[in-house]
Amino acid sequence: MKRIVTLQDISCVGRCSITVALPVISAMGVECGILPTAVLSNHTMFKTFTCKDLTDQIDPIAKAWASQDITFDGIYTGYLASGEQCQEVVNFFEQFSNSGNLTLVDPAMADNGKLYPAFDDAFPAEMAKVCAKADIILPNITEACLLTGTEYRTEYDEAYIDGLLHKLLELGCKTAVITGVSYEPGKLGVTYLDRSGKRFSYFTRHCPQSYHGTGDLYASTVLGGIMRGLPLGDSLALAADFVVACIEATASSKAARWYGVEFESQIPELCRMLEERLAASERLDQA
Ligand code: PXL
Repeated sequence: MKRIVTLQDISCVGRCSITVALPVISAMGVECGILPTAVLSNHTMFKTFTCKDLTDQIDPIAKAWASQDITFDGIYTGYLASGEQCQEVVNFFEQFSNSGNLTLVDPAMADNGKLYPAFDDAFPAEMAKVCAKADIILPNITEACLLTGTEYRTEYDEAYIDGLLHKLLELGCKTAVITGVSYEPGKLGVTYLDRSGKRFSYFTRHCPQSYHGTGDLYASTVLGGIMRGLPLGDSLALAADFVVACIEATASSKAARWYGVEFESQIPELCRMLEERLAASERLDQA
């Protein structure tokens, strides 16, 4: 079984970061280690929150792992609590990433044109240094703009997204994915470009509701799919289908705006969709 480690916060309530990554990645048949980077009472979109920063724990934990030759097939980062913490995460990559494993960075810091409340304007430049070390990065459009110093637009065309993808690759990552892309009403999707020029896009139905934590759900599912051996495009598509299923299962719940989507009820569906895609990709390999 593949083993990954995810570096992000524990928001004790509110279905995001580690409370999403652990159950989803485990259900997908991948061992999920955690390195909690902060403990919050709840995520920062609630009216109030507490936050105990654990930046000073990253290095001692990394040293304990290194001294016991603990290794990971994947390293996955999400919400990071401060610019200083970003530097510690870069150091962690330098110790634990190698040509045989995968680093996936979800630069969870902004949405709808705005940085999350806990961050200042200097933060995106620190997150860009984490992205520079990644095999795959998964920003939404707002995050892609902040990482590359591009003006955020709500109306755009394929050339604008293509420009963002190229600028993201210039940060140093190997593959840039942009989530939450829409070129026509009713359709929302994801698109990627890698350094060899390979491209892929996948679109689903655009759910009008917007819920907290769906980006974390998306990134966790993408990582799980890749670790199980699915090609990146299939993993991105599987994750999109799963998030849509979760949103549809939650659509009538007002609480979901803060508490996140009820992904728990969709875990069996995720496992079914994963097995279906694995079988299809094995059939392709054999053909
Ligand atoms: O879902 C991203 C996320 C993770 N962790 C914390 C957050 C957020 C988004 O606001 O506040 C603490």
